[in-house]
Amino acid sequence: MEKQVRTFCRICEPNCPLQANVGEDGKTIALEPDYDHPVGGVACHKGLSYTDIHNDPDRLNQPLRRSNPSRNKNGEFEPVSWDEATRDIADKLKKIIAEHGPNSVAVFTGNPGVFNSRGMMYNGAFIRMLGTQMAFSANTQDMSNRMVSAAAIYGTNAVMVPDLPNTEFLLCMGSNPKVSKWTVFVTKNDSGQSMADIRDRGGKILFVNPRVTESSTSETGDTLLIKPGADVYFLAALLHEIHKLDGLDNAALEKWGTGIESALQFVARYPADRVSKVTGISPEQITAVARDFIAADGAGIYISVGVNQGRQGVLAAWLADLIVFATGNLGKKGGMYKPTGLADVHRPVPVDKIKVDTSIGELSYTLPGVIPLPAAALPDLIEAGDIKALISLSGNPVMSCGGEEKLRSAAQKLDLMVAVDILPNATAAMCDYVLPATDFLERADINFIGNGLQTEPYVQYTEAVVAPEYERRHDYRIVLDIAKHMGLYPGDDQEGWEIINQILGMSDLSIDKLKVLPHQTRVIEQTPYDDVYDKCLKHEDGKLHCYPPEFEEAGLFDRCEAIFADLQNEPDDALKMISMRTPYMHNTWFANVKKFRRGAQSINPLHMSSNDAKSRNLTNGEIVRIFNQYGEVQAKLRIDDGLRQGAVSMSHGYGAGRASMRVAESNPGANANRLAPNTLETIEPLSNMSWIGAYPVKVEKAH
Ligand SMILES: Nc1nc2c(c(=O)[nH]1)N[C@H]1C(S)=C(S)[C@@H](COP(=O)(O)OP(=O)(O)OC[C@H]3O[C@@H](n4cnc5c(=O)[nH]c(N)nc54)[C@H](O)[C@@H]3O)O[C@H]1N2
Ligand SMILES: Nc1nc2c(c(=O)[nH]1)N[C@H]1C(S)=C(S)[C@@H](COP(=O)(O)OP(=O)(O)OC[C@H]3O[C@@H](n4cnc5c(=O)[nH]c(N)nc54)[C@H](O)[C@@H]3O)O[C@H]1N2
Ligand code: SF4
Ligand SMILES: [Mo]
Repeated sequence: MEKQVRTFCRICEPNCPLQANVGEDGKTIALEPDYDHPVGGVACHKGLSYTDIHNDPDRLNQPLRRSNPSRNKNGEFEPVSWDEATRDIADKLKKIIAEHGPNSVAVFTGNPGVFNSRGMMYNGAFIRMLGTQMAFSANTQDMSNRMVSAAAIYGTNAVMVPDLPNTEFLLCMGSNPKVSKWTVFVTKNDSGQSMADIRDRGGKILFVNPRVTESSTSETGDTLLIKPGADVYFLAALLHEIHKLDGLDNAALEKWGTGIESALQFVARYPADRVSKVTGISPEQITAVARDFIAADGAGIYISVGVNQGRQGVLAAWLADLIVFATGNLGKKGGMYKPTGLADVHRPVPVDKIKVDTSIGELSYTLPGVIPLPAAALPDLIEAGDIKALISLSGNPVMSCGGEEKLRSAAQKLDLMVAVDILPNATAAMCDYVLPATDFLERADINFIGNGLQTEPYVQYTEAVVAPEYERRHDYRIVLDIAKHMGLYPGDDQEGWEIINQILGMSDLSIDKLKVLPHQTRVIEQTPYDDVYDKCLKHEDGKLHCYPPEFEEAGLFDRCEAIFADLQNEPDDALKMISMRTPYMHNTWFANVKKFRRGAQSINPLHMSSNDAKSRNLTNGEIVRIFNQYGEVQAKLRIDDGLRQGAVSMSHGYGAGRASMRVAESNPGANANRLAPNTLETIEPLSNMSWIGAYPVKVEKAH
């Protein structure tokens, strides 16, 4: 063995510590969990199999330029030098901006970009240097509602996390943490043990989900089988019930809050008996949850993508946080809190929306750099001619956003399309230039994504396990070089650490200081939980806004009632498509990992309850047609009685049409996002969230 490197995984939130064993050839890598890490967490099979991605024969190795003109056909590419690619892209961008202004250049940043500390900093800086407001990202398919809601409530975009190790009652809504490993919340991976521990110490975790997932077992907790897209009404009824049961903490409300009366008036519109049909949850069940919540010494509500993607994520996130605060569980042991971060400074965020005039109407965003414009509007903006160039940085918008065909068709009109990726994904296949980035084994990094979200705060540095092979380059360097050629970046941050070192400096740390620590890790002391009020209440009045005026202005409350009426009038046999993650796919980018694409895992079936199948005369294993006004896909039917009636579910990430990824292409499966709503009306106001979960579909036999 040539060397051992203590490093960490950068696929998902836990950032599990790894030990990389590099062979004599300096290239072969074997990964194992780093069991001695001071905080720990045991890497899962995806992290340990990352070498399959690192060594993927389809990896991007050199800059590529398209040689066939039509974006609609499979891309044919020829290798070019970095210098030529960088200059040509920079010149084209300059020309486009000179002719049409900075907003004619759109940048889409994908999820893996945030697991890349220097990449994240400089992707953001690149957008600012371009001067464009046309910033789009995976955030609007993920959790922008939670940030917008936090900003409105606290005055800073502080997403609170559950005190999992101490909680007595946790409502876990729209998440399957055993598979997903949590999100916007960082806790060490223990394969679900921390959830089982809650029950062992006499507490309770209750999942609220249209499906009994892998997370909900006799060791962990039960599932309240909610109807898809109804969480906001469940939460409103829950707060109303808690109020009726005299469960509010009036001292906390008086000391820190403002506007609780209006909030209580709002939830009074949704008493348990009124919401019961729409939510599928009986008034007795809601009362029982209210009682458990009040009785617990430390209770929390964690909401995740299943709720966020269902078109009312802002109000759901607000009600979840409000219930926690109003019952005295914010900043309390076992409740919700804001973990200590590297730079433990929470800045006030502007209340006013930033407006962007476009040919398809006025768009807006609230938190520059965090809340982007709606990705669902991207195809329309390209069609209308507002956007002339699209740059995808570690993203795959063609697959990960609603409406694959709409974006594909609009993209024909672009003057320039560029992707920076490690793999030739479906988006890259449409580009003029495809630029090869380093993977996480090829780059030095810190675990910045966890900052301020970790149950056990720590910061870790890793060197690159191996030097980048072929002509792969760091993401940060790729965008900085383009900016330099455009004359936009006068700086000289060769190593890309400048911004990170500034942040580390706030905790008296630096990359150099981290390098010499055991496991290159510094554990950060958690400050008292109740400092959340001092740290995070950043509105001018210093109060926690229980009834944010911006929600009313954005029409969210009226919209809530209108959607309620629609749901009430739905036919009994209505079906809703909901999200699902499996241990064998990671968003769109594990589609080419051969060993995860075998047997039952080789494609993504449509999961359906046996009652729904029976009433449609469908049988397990047959091919069905799933359709709605937005599109159509075919998939194999899998009977899944974990699902409640009325909900069908399919994993996204499959259906990699026209990518140059051979395993993925040989048996693609179906892209569920072809069915997702993708018109301007379907975007959630304020958060710009796409409606990519809990939307209506129909299912019938494929002919
Ligand atoms: N139907 C449905 N759609 C969904 C979701 C859902 O639940 N259901 N979930 C949504 C969510 S939560 C998310 S976050 C989005 C994700 O959406 P995207 O971010 O658009 O897609 P990903 O598949 O995460 O990754 C994009 C690309 O990043 C590349 N990549 C990986 N590592 C690196 C790197 O180090 N550098 C570079 N340059 N590229 C890299 C991968 O090869 C991949 O091609 O999908 C959303 N879409
Ligand atoms: N293996 C694996 N792990 C991943 C990822 C992956 O693709 N694969 N992606 C990573 C990313 S980017 C993210 S953001 C996280 C996401 O992590 P999670 O938020 O845990 O996402 P999911 O596992 O998709 O779980 C969403 C759950 O919401 C439920 N659901 C759907 N609709 C509704 C609804 O209307 N109401 C309620 N209450 N529940 C609903 C679904 O049944 C599902 O169980 O996972 C991360 N980890
Ligand atoms: S849980 Fe996430 S971070 Fe940990 S090894 Fe698995 S994929 Fe990597
Ligand atoms: Mo995500």
